[in-house]
Amino acid sequence: MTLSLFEDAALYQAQREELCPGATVLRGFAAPNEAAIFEALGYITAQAPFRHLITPGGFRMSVAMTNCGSYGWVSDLTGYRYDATDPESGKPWPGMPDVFMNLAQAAAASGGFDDFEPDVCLINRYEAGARLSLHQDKNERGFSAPIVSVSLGIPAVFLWGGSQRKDKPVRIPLAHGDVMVWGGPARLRYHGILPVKEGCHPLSGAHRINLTFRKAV
Ligand code: MD3
Ligand code: FE
Repeated sequence: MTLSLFEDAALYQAQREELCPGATVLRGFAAPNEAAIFEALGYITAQAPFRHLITPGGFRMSVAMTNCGSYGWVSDLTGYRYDATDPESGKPWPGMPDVFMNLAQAAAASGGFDDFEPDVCLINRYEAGARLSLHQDKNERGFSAPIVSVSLGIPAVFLWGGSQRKDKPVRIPLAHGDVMVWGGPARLRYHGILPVKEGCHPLSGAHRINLTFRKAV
C-alpha cells in the first residue's frame, strides 16, 4: 500500500523525532513520492547539470550541486551568494516542481512551521567519499523561515552541532526518504555530512541526493 503525502498523519506522527525545539526528523516522509521526485530531478538536471563549485578559498567542493526555484545557491572565488541566474547557462534556474513544493510545505507544517514559501531548492549530490564540513547556513536574507532537507539514495551520517563550531556534534544516520525540518532556535546550528560510504540505491545508483528547501530572499 502506498500512502499519499497527506494521508495518515497518525502514522507519520509515530515516525517523528523532535531533536530539540525547532528541529524535527520525519523518517521516510518523502518515500511515497520517490518516483515523482526522481522524474523531476531528471528534468532539472537536464537544464542545470550537477557541477562542483569552487569555494572562496579556492577548493573544489566534493559535493556536486544544482538548484531549482527562483534563486540558486552558488559559490566561486568571489564568495557565496544566491543568484537568480545559473552562471553555467546564463539562464534562470529551472522552476520548482509541484511535487517539491508540496513535499516541502507538508514537511514544514509537520515540523510546526505553517506557510513555508521556499524560493530555492539546493540539490546536493554525494558520491562515495564526498562530505560537507561543519558550517552554518546564513546566506539567506532572514532566518525566520525553516530549512527543509530531504535525503534520497544511499545513506549518510549527519553531523548535528551546536551554535558554536567547537560544540561536539551528534551523529544522526539518514536514510532514503528521511526529511528534516530546522527552524526557530535550531536554524543557525552548525551541521555537516561525514564522508559518504560506497553504496548503491535503485533510484540514485552510487549517489546520495539531498534537497534543501530555503527561503533565501
Ligand atoms: C541544520 N546539506 O546544503 S541537510 C546544505 O545533507 C547542507 O546535503 C546537508 O547542509 C546535506 O547546506 C545537510 C540538513 C540541514 C540543512 C540545513 C540546516 C541541516 C541544517 C540549517 C540549520 C541547521
Ligand atoms: Fe547546510
